[in-house]
Amino acid sequence: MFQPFLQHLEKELFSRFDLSSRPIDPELEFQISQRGKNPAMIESWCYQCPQFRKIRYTYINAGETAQIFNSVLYPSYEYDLPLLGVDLLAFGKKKILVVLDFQPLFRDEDYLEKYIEPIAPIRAKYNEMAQDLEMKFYDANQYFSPYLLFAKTDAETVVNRLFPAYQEYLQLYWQLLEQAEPKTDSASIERITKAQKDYDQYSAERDPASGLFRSYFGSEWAEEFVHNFLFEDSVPVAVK
Ligand code: BLA
Repeated sequence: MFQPFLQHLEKELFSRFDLSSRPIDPELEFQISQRGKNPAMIESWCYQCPQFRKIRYTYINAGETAQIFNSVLYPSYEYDLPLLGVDLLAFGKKKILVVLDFQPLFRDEDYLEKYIEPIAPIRAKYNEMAQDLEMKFYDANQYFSPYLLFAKTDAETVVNRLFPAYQEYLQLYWQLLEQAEPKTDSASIERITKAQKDYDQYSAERDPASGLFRSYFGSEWAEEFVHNFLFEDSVPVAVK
């Protein structure tokens, strides 16, 4: 269902950036679970290049039961650019949830004007996927932009509307990166570093995927995957 999204991202990345692989623990890189109704496969990829310190994406394929494509692009610490966040989930044909955003590191006016306002014209074209749904796990005012695409939708919309929207969001993201001036002063770099680390901690604590990972692959694997791969700058909290 979301394979074309993965392929498009890969094609873009490989044609635009000088990528090198960031090795993933083989236990975390690929797993198959036989616990569910259908076998569930999870596979992940991770790269870096001068502009991005971490590019990761994960595909979960459990046939009809679940198809998930999840990705985060972390710019290098010299760039205050938002993170690119993608979370596309299909549980059967009926329950499809899609999220796509430039995840802001800061919320001051200049920042939003520079990195978030440019999304407005694209987002306006795809209003049907900007549904203003209530967030149950995350806080919409932290690390989400006002122009995120966030929708409960159907397979036809994924193909005909979400895919072109995704291509346009990516295009704009590359453009903002090209225009961005890498910071050179240590105060800025430290501020960006902290914001990205805080994002990992926040995400690891809120991520509604943990339960899904536990049910397919066990709690130990789930813990490792979240803290050592997805959000590796997070530390587990003792009591949830
Ligand atoms: C929701 N994301 C979800 C849900 C799951 C995942 C299971 C709950 C769906 C439901 O309502 O039943 C799954 N999250 C994953 C998976 C990974 C993950 C499989 O991190 C990792 C492989 N989530 C992100 C990113 C964004 C994001 C990068 O990981 C940003 C675009 C958004 N996911 C996001 C949002 C929701 C969600 C906004 C709805 C949560 C809410 O209601 O608060």
